[in-house]
Amino acid sequence: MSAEAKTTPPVTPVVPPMEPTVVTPPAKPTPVASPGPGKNRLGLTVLDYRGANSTLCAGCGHDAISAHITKASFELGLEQWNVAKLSGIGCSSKTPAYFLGRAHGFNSVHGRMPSVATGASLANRKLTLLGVSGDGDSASIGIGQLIHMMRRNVRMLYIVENNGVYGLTKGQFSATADEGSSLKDGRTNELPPVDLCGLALEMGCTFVARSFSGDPKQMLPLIKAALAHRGTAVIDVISPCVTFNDHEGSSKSRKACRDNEEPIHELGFVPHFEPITADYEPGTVREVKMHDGSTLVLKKLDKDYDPTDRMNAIMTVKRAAFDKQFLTGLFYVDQKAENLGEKCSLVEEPLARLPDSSLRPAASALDQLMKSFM
Ligand SMILES: Cc1ncc(C[n+]2csc(CCOP(=O)(O)OP(=O)(O)O)c2C)c(N)n1
Ligand code: SF4
Ligand SMILES: [Mg+2]
Repeated sequence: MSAEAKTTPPVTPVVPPMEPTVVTPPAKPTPVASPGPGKNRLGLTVLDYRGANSTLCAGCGHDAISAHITKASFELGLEQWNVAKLSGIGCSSKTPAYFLGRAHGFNSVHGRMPSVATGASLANRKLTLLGVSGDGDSASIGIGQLIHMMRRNVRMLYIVENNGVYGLTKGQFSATADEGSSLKDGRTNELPPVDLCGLALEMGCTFVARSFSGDPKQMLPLIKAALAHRGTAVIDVISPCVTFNDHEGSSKSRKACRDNEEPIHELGFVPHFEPITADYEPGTVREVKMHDGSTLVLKKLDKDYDPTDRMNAIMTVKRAAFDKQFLTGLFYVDQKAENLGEKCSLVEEPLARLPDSSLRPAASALDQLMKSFM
């Protein structure tokens, strides 16, 4: 032991006793009977659902997606205090700062958002979880996490802003880049792509859709339905990177998406708090009743598509990939599958709000539990 150590008395830090923290949930906003023009059922305007100003490149597809999320949340009358925005790392993962400025937010480590979301969904089953990731974040470093989140059916909306490149690190090919597509400097991608919708369908994901950031007509009902879904909802949104992947030779440029998008149906969404008013010709629409009482309306285009048939969805997505078709729409939805919280028989009440009486069972209750194991 050194001389200094012998003479210096050890310093004991004085730690004040911890005060118990009482978390009081904010009062639930009361729906407004006649909210007035430009206001939603909570009496809020769309501006109330905005976030900070975007720092992305002008024209980036990711900004369009933020605008769709903002609008869909406003129209649904989402209570932001009950929403948690989650992301990984990338230009896409920066975007939760640009919408729902009054919601909770967690910007996780690269590719690690699914495990943070899984924990949050178990700790608080009442939270609306809205994850935004990129194709690099989801299909490379985070692919293992993504797979397990989907097979566990964690209740959340997971949007992949898919531009085929690592935008934030200056435009390298990502794992979703199509074989044969080229970078601006002429280099060609020789590897087969990861098809995120195909992967999601294989992994048992219970809501699988593909869309294009420049298609608000399709994006809005999809986002609303995904938020009403009671399990994992994955929307793979092709979102052009105007700086690194918007040239001829890219299959994810704005022009390629606009020219080639082929929707499998037209989508409409009627939230549970609104009556269904449209009158459709018999046989022209298919309705999907969501768990919360909302209705997703799928209007037939050239042929009928059944989004409740997983095998057909797998075949459709694989065929489209083989034919190099940019097919969009809701490929699959299952409203019956239990989510992770339900499978674990977790209490509905957020764990942080459980009272001592529930957290500290009496000795007799523990005795009874022990006897049940004998
Ligand atoms: C552990 C780790 N590895 C690598 C990086 C570098 N990195 C930052 S963002 C990124 C890729 C982002 O691509 P994507 O998810 O497609 O987002 P985009 O920027 O295209 O929206 C990489 C590799 C990092 N931040 N952390
Ligand atoms: S680099 Fe690409 S992905 Fe990133 S903000 Fe600019 S356009 Fe968007
Ligand atoms: Mg990307």
